[in-house]
Amino acid sequence: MKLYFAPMTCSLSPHIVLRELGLPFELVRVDNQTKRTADGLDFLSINPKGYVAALALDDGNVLTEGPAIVQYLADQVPGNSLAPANGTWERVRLQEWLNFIATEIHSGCAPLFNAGMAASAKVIFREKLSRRFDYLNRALEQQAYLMGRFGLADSYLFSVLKWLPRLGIEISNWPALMAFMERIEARPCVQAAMAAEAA
Ligand SMILES: N[C@@H](CCC(=O)N[C@@H](CS)C(=O)NCC(=O)O)C(=O)O
Repeated sequence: MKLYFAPMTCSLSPHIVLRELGLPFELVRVDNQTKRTADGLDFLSINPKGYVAALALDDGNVLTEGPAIVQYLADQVPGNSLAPANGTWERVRLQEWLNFIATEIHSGCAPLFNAGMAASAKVIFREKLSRRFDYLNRALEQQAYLMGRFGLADSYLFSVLKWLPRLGIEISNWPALMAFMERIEARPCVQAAMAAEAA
């Protein structure tokens, strides 16, 4: 398998998951500006949507969309601790978290990177995000991980919340969220993934 990634973007989530599951994979860096891959391909020929993450399987299929990729990966390792089994109520709960992170947090942060967006519009996005962080903070006051133990949703949430310093959002306003970030960052696989992306 090849994971097409750009450093410290949302592709960090499947990258962490690959390492946590112990699956063999190759990392291929994508330049998000030029849409060229480090091994010399036009990334649009791999993912016509033009964004990471993309997972190229050995049979030639390419899977995109972070929440789909991480669930596919977990399902390659039956009995893993990162995702409840397909068809269970707990799996639907996981999908509920993944969708919340994708649509409310990931998509809520993305506009704040847009240099062309008016400051007044960014205030609206920040206020909405702040309410979502209040919700997450309350959830993480009750338990250390979103699903009770470390899993796919935590990896995704960590990957997008790593952007907050660049967005000028002070995570210490949400103490349980800050403790969550420290807890995830201390994991050896997370350290290894971040080091590999920085290399
Ligand atoms: N819906 C996609 C969004 C992926 C996405 O936003 N990727 C960003 C990095 S976090 C990207 O590569 N952006 C470059 C671009 O859109 O040109 C997913 O959830 O996987």
